[in-house]
Amino acid sequence: MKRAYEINEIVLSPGFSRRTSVTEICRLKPGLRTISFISQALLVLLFILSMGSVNSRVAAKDEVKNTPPQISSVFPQGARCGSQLEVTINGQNLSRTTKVIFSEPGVTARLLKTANTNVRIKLEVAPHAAIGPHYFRLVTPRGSSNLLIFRVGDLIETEEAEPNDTFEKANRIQAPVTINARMAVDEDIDMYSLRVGSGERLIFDLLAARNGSGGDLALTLLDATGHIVKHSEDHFLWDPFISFSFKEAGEYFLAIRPLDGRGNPDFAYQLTIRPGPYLASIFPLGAQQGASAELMLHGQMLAGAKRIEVERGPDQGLELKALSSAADVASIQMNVAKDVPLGVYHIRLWTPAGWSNPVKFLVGDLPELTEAEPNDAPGKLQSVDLPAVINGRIQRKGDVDQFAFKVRACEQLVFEVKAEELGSPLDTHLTLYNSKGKELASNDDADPNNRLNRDARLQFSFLEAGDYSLAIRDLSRLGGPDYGYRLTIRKPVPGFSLSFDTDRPMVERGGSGTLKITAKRWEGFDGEIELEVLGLPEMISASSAVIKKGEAQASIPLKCENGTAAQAFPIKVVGKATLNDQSVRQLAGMQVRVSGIGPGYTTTQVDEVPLAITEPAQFNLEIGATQVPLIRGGSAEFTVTARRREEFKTAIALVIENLPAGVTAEEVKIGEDLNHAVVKLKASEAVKVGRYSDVVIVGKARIGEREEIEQAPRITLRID
Ligand SMILES: [Ca+2]
Ligand SMILES: [Ca+2]
Ligand SMILES: [Ca+2]
Ligand SMILES: [Ca+2]
Repeated sequence: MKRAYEINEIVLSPGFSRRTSVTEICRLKPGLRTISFISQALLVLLFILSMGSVNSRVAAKDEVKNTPPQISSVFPQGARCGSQLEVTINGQNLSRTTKVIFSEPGVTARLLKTANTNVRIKLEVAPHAAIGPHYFRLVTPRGSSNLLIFRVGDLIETEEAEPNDTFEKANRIQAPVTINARMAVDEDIDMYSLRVGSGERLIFDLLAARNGSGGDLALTLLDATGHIVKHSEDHFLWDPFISFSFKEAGEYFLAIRPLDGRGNPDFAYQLTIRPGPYLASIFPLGAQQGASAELMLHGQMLAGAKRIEVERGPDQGLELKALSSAADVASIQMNVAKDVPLGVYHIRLWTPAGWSNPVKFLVGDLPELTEAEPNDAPGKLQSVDLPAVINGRIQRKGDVDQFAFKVRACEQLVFEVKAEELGSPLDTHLTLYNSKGKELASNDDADPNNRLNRDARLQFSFLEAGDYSLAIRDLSRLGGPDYGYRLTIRKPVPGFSLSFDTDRPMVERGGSGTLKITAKRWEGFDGEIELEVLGLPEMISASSAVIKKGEAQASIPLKCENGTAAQAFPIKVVGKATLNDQSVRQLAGMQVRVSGIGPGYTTTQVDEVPLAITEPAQFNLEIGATQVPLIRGGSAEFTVTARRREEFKTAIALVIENLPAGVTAEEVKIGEDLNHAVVKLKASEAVKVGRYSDVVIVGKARIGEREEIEQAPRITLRID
């Protein structure tokens, strides 16, 4: 599948004087991003429409819903290992946050202060915390939140100092460094200046979407006179990346801005600037258990490679040694033990300039071979014995790799590619031919709905014995040294995988809930799958559940005792089935989208989810408007409606969070057993014109010792 974002990197023509404002520079991008701009506009529209529909829906009188917390950003987005810091998490419905859960060890959190739209926490990052993303969520009595990323780094980290929107106000920085910053307001531009020596080479890696931020940002490198040296956007789908060798010593500037000019306090980013090393690819992308292989690492600034390490997971069994290294290539020797667990490993390399980013490497159990070029032309096809894993590369534009093999009558084969899943830029496409060159089948994407994985897969039943061939290429005929793939050709192996329908399951205190599990069956398995929940606390009981023969789903009924406190427990679900007379166990998993608001996102695979015990909400709030226009010196009114539980009569005090300076609201209460109140906002003459998108109305009601807090959908204030 072609991505909507096809534009990789735009180099602008030089010729801007230092007086040219960066806003102008970034706007001068002819023909740029038409598609993504429209899709963003659509997203915004859909967002507004969906908010409207929530508000206009007429709810049954008793339909009071639990709204779980939603987190939209953390700032700063990361820290160096061994540090302690305070961070702010923004979101909705965060009042009464009881806990911050990190999925991996290494980062511990302590709650400092909670409001409805933000939570302040103190983090402690262990000196040996794994470098890379650490996923976390919040828990409140209304459930657990979505996942976000806190990234542990190995460089010194700093924070931007606003205002930094002009050349004169640029924040002075020194590489290597990781800068934490935000595109907090519309038209925000963040500028940094740094001195470089002649011949120095630096990597500028901007992490926004890959950090789960919704921001879609552009990065421009300029020289001291304001000429654009390099411009990047959408290198890693949404995130920019620049690698540059400076011929001339001097002062240079970096300018960062959102592509559509729209800022948001949630659009946080990290900009890492370092003199390498940077890994672009590894080849081959995997090896068989028990094999020894020489691997080539491609990238930048790899000279002086000393240590190679397997990140996280057990590295016993993967023995790695650096053999040689030059500027853009390093070779390593890998010995894979026979009993090393199958699956994906992350490999990083160390040079005196620091650690590289990790690349993925897969350990498999089938015999492996490497493609031998030329294998494009008729008569030059590479013959392979089956089953096989072929490690190949689409090493230049237009390269097609073709493999010939023999098939028995009535044989079934699976042709499966792993490329993008392992970090390759390749968008694989497979075509199957008979001996006369007639096309029998083709596939572009195994899962056309997965935007982040465009790997191809084919399964075919051969009626006639004979010679056949398979061609693999890039869908858009692109290629290069980093375009590696692993193509597996094998017999079907019946199997299944299980998935959760949510990574935020809940059960009401004293009530019931369900865990819905979906099975994906393949290659001939249609047997029964028995489900079991692991890690359940005493107060929650689960009934047994079975995904019946041939069926795809089952729900596990849960029951929670009364009188227990609202909290969350990490659980797993295991499915047991019999395959070829052997008992097989599979954990349920889920590909979780990690994102605040906005178009950018990343994903992560989880097999453990927090099961939350929730407390029922007593009321919900709704507002008659999603957009509230206000003119300076003027006022605006809107109605807030409460939906109450039958027995809930208490008065609800309305509090407004995040009003811009100069805008005030009168104290309002929805009276005892009443359902409406009118909120009136007043703007002074001095209020700053603009769009304020995070204003929220919070209702508070005291019931004995407990304070009930509920939030209305947030509104956008437009001040003219
Ligand atoms: Ca900023
Ligand atoms: Ca700024
Ligand atoms: Ca090739
Ligand atoms: Ca594809």
